[in-house]
Amino acid sequence: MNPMLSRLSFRTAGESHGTAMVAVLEGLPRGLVLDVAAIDAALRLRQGGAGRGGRQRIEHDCVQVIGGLRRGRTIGSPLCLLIQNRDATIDDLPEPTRPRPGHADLAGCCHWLDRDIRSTLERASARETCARVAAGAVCSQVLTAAGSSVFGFVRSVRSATLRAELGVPPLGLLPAEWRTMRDGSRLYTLDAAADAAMLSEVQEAGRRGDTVGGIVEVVATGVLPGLGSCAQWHERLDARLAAALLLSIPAVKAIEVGDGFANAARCGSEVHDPIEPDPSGGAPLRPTNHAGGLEGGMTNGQPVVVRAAMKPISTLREPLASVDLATGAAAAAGYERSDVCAVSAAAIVAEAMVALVLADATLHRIGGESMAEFVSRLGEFRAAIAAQVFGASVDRKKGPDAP
Ligand code: EPS
Repeated sequence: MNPMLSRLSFRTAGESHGTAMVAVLEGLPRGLVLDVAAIDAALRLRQGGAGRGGRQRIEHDCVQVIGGLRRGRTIGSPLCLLIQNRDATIDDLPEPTRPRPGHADLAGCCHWLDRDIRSTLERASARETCARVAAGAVCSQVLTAAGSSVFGFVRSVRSATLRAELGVPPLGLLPAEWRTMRDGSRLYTLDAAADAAMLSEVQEAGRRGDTVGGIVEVVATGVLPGLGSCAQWHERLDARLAAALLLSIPAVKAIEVGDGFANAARCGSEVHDPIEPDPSGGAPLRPTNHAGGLEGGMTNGQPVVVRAAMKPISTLREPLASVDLATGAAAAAGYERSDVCAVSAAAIVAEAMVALVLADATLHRIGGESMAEFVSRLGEFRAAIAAQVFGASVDRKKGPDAP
């Protein structure tokens, strides 16, 4: 059981240049009709984006479902997803001795008390995120059944940034054209001018043998209110999202919920999203969403908005200073084939990890061992919110449980 999940359990295995990457996802309801083509589409997206390295020309990631599925439907047993590596040369690769600043190389030596950089980097490699994307694409399909949708895109690459108002959705569903725009852009962003500026950043860094990072954003719409909890630190959904984004994406070093960092420089009256009555008697309206859809560790029915900042990839063609662990002498850091920019891939990985956390929170709150039971309970939950929280039938002075 992962400490940051309540119902689902999720693990991956596999080395970057081993036989395959594997994800095992447990806790899914029985009867989910699995769209394998949608998983493969997400895997293809993860491989794309300007600035990706030569490895992506070798691999053609596609999923093999090797457990948990019968006649195209989940059966409630662990779902095992396998993605074959075409470059499976792990036993023939050289033994690096010059740790790269910013990579796991040196810290791994201290952790395992050896100089076996290869064994560390094989697992630290961002290739592992293909297993996360496959599992996240399954979770997105659970969320679709609950009327929720998760969408990741690139907000900035180095200093090239998408205009602030683009990407903050109005209440309700995401504009359909966003997905088309993202998938047709070079950097998985939402505006042609920003895309061109980001591309120049990548190309310029590539020419210099350097790398660039950036910021990815994930927006989830149609999310049920009341998911997560304020009762324990690890049950707060903000904590789980932060852990999922920081833990899942190798170069991510900061995350933000809603207008997190900007809110710190504003007054409360500017930051908190007013609650207004709905003239048609439904859930109250929130004219703004500075909170990013989370209050007190729980969803509030607004779109969930999170951002993750990715540092530039640490493998540099023009390497930084390091030490050769074999001799103790100063030496340039090692270089292995890598990416100039992997921010676009990170947007897809972030989307997957947010889908994992939200699917877990939804399944935990709603319950149900089969999809039919889950969907029926969803209806009951929505009806209960309408009647017991906002309904006109509630005696507002006494509350819904009044005798
Ligand atoms: C990656 C595969 C790796 C790297 C990259 C991401 O393949 P290879 O090491 O064979 O070139 O391109 O990994 C890293 C950036 C890293 O730091 O390890 C992938 O499939 O995402």
